[in-house]
Amino acid sequence: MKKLSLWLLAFLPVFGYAQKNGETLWLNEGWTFSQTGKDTWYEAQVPGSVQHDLIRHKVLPDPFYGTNERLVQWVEDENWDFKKTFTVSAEQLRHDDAVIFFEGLDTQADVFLNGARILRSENMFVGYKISVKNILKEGENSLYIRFYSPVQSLMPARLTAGYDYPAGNDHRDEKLSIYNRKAPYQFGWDWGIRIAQMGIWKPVSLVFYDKVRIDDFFVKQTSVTAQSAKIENIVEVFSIAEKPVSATVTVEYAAAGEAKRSVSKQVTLHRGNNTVFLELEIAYPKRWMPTGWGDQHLYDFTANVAAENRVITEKTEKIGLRSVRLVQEPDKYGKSFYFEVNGIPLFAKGANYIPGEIFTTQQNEDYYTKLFDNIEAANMNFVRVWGGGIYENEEFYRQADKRGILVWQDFIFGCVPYPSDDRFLANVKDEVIYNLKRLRNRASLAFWCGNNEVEEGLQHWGWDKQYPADIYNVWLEGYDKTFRELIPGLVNEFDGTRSYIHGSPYDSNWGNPETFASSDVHDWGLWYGHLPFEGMAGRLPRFASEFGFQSFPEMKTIRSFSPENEWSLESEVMKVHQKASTGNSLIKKYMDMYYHEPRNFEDFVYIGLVMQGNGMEESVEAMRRGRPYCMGALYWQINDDWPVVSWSSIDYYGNWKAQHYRMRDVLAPLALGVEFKDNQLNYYTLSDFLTDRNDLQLTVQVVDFNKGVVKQFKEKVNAKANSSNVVKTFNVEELLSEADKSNRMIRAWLTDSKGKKLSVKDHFFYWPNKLNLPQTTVQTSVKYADGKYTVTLTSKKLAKDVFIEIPVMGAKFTDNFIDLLPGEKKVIEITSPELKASAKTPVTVRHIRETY
Ligand code: NHV
Repeated sequence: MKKLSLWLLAFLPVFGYAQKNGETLWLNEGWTFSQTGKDTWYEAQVPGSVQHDLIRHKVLPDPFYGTNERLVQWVEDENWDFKKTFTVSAEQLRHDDAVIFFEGLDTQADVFLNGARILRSENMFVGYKISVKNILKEGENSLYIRFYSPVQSLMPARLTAGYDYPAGNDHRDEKLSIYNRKAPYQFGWDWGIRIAQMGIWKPVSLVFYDKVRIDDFFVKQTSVTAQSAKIENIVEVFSIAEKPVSATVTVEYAAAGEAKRSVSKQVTLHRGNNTVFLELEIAYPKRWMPTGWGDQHLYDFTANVAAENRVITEKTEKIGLRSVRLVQEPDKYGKSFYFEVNGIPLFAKGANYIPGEIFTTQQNEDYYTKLFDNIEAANMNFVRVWGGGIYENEEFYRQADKRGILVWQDFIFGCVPYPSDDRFLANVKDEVIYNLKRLRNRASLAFWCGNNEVEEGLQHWGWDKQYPADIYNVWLEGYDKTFRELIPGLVNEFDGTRSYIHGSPYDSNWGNPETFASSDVHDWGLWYGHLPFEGMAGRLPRFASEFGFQSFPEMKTIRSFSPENEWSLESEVMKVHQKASTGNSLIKKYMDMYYHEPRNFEDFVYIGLVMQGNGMEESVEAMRRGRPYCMGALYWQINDDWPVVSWSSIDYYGNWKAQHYRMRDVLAPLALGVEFKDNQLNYYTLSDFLTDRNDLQLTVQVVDFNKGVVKQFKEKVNAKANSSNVVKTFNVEELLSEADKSNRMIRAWLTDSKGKKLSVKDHFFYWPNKLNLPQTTVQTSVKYADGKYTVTLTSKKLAKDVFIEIPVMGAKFTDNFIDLLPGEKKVIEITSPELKASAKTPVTVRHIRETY
């Protein structure tokens, strides 16, 4: 298991106002917990979970190792108690009010303070604030939380429903996950370990204050253009004072380095909730731009409340001023689906993100920094927070804001119908409002999506045949109530600036490509539909919000959870780490299509990585070439939440799979693309830049696998701004004969006027099983330094997909899984703080011809 880092204060308190007339007492320390009915109390980490703590205390084994997942399952059937005491002073009690704030409890829980039940929690996605002044006492106070088993507490729901929901990803016979407003993926997924947790998963604090507090500050961007940003500030002020308070509410704002400006309003604050509106306009705003298009300007907006000439309380938000719109307009093909940012159409390049840890609370600032480093390094500008996980932590969006990465935000529902009774929907309503308010100030947040694949399931997964009509019809009605009425109504009311679609995919189904012309698509024709990689180019969607291909993680990750005698596809350990029922057979099927049979398991793992990387590159490139018809490629999925076989491009330990390198190449802001069609090679410039480039040179070489370069062409080309265009076409007969397609490849690259290589594109006419790959040995030499190994590689003949391995988790490579052409020399740097010059940690290489 990954070393469990101590939880850092990465999550700034959402309450987050500087209460000048009070103080905040953090209540994260000093908790203990015990199984209900037992009297063994363990120290608890808060934020955390029972299972995470039991592993820390070695009561449970490392769940990632071997088949240990099974050994941790009993915990979910038990109830668990948490308790702590804390001291409150007489002085603190003299404040007008005290509010305890649970930012997140997972999930079903009763909370008691000094003998009073102050909360019944039913939703892990809602933060609860409770006024407790009249319960607190001077001296020692006592908190006690009973967490109820997320399965047993809801078993009666299932028993009274009389059937199980079609929740295939919920890895227990009794499907209870849908009754919880709790992260679906904790119940298992087709890449996910099941650990249905209980615990205090976000911080707890107690805030003392006098008179008033600011509960929320929304900087609503009603319109933003280059000339003007029109803003409505909405400040929610809660007053505890018996009598009306005469106050001034002020909003100050400034971009970095600018003098502050402000608007103010005199108000009378009444006891309870008060909403204050302040409008302002900024001429020629410094706009926030997506990465690659300009700077990510962030303004500081501070709202404060002053009375009797003194600021009582204030709240600051970092605001990027921009316009983002999902454009869905009829056109000659059907209906468009693209994002327009600051008035400019944007080709969305990115991936789907799943929660990066099964133990969510282990994701600290360092975690998100690394995640977004990897997102940036792969030249992405978009990431989808997928509906089977969680509404992400503050730090996720802070990073996205800072780096100019747009976020597609699902509401957390996925792949199954949900109950829609009044109480369930009231719970959903609280959650939606809470998260809209929590996230709506984020520049990066591009739009809201109701759910992942719920409607797709209702329409296409056969539930209408598996369930009686009365049940199925309630699901259909429930879908409309939840995703076509309730949630969009709330999005409109509490955001009012962003687009919403009721679900993803929106109006299409991968089994029916004729539906692709009008919405986003989850195109699982590749993989589930057994389509070859080449097939994806012939069925482009308007926007691909999912498509993907599995691979095993590399051997060093497999070694972390599996002893050598379990290294086979059907071993017990490997089966626990492959959650997709058809996963292994599909990998094998594709490998049979494209490769010679590998000699052994390790080669199988290696070839699988290369196949995923090269195949996905082909699909993504076709989508990018296909703009403006196709305007987005978000592949499934960037990350893992434990070491597992999956569709990810980076494994759990941070090792880039071949796919992540290939995504980096194909998503470069200015990339070279090539399409092989009708025995022609069409070279494209694929540009996300906002200005034309006319200074480019295209070099194309025909390279014999044994002899090296046999022909070369040079051509001046341009790259038109924010578009994809053919810049050069070759008839393949001019380049090589039919027979030589198995012996020769085409290497092409773009250089700028200074001779700098911008993008390299290798084209092979076949996959490896139809190529005459030569036997060759890759010569390596390594220069060892602390933190950095420099590896020089050469080969006399073509070595395809050369994989450089080092047994250090998460080491960074400047490149990997590369084609080494005859006589070519490649220098690769490997960096990691764990690398020591003196250790001379072995660096090994393998290439495709060595696997058969
Ligand atoms: O299976 C991979 C991923 C999932 O992890 C995740 O839920 O939303 N996947 C596959 C699909 N959607 C998603 C497509 N679903 C189907 C494919 C084939 C038959 C039925 C459903 C993600």
